[in-house]
Amino acid sequence: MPFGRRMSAVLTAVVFILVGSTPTARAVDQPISIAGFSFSPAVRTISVGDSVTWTNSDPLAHTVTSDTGIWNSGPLNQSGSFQRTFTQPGIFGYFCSIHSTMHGAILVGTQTYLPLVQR
Ligand SMILES: [Cu+2]
Repeated sequence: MPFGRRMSAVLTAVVFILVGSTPTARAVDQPISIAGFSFSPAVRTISVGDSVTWTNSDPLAHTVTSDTGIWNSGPLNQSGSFQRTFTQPGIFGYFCSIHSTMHGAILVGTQTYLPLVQR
């Protein structure tokens, strides 16, 4: 193999390895169950860009309602689910608008952002 072509093949392999090994943050869907009148886990830490899917296992309706009003699932019947993607860092508190004792929070990003509350 001519030197030039061999170098080209080596460089191609190196580039391929570099690209292939680059740590890329992939968006993940994080499940939260609604069961026994509680969100589980009640506090969930995710990365920016991840989504959360709440699924209601109780035989009666619950909602997933933002503390600050930026989303509201509406009533979720048994087996109903609601998904939201979080594109900004911060603390996102939520509750069930039917049962006032049910609360949860999504912490998006690193602890650097803990003081932020998104509205
Ligand atoms: Cu509820």
